[in-house]
Amino acid sequence: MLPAMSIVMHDLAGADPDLRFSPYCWRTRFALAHKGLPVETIPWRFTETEAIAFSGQGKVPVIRDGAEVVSDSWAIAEYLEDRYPSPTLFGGTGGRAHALFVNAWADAVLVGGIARFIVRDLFDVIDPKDRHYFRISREQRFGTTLEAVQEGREERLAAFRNQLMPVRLVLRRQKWLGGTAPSYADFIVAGTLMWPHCGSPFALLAGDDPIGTWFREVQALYGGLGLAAKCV
Ligand SMILES: N[C@@H](CCC(=O)N[C@@H](CS)C(=O)NCC(=O)O)C(=O)O
Repeated sequence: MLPAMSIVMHDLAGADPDLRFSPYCWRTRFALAHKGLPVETIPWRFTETEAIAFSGQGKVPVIRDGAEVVSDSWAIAEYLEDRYPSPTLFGGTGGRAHALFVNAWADAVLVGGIARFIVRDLFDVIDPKDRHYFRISREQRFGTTLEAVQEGREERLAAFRNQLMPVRLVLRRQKWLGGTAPSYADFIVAGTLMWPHCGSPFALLAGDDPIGTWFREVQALYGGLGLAAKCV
């Protein structure tokens, strides 16, 4: 079943409105594409809190599907699965439970880890009107300057790459994190990797990393949605 109108999604953008790099918004973009749901994305900047006030919170992604408003990428994935069951994102209740673990791992380990490699690069690509807010809020979070957070990244790279070993071990045995077909687990991890891929020139994955091969295959899905993404 298709919605009567396109789903509208507020999607984080840089100074360049075509530059979309949010790890959470990409999870939702892949999920919508997997469901075959048409979407109209609206570029959103960190300081445009008024534009998403109707959702009752201050972060993106936010989707509007007719009268329904849903925020938070995980809540959106569950909403889409329940409202538009086929094709499935999770592959049943067990798959949904396991995807929740992947989501928690990506939020706690991947997002936190990646931020330390790219947060100063992101400052350069976000809209100038967002820069003051971004610097103050992130420096408060990290307890130091953006420059200091990112410093020494070359030396920290090997340890970060080791943290991705669970993904490699799974992909050694099966083509997708979802098994024989892509599932929301793939979109969580690939969506998160779209963040450094689009927002920073820094190469986080080694050229011969099998995760890179799988990542390009996820990007190639749905007419090359991820491959077509604008990157810095
Ligand atoms: N748990 C939320 C996190 C969403 C989130 O943190 N979004 C970021 C953009 S990547 C945001 O809107 N940040 C606003 C801010 O920092 O003020 C989800 O999964 O959607």
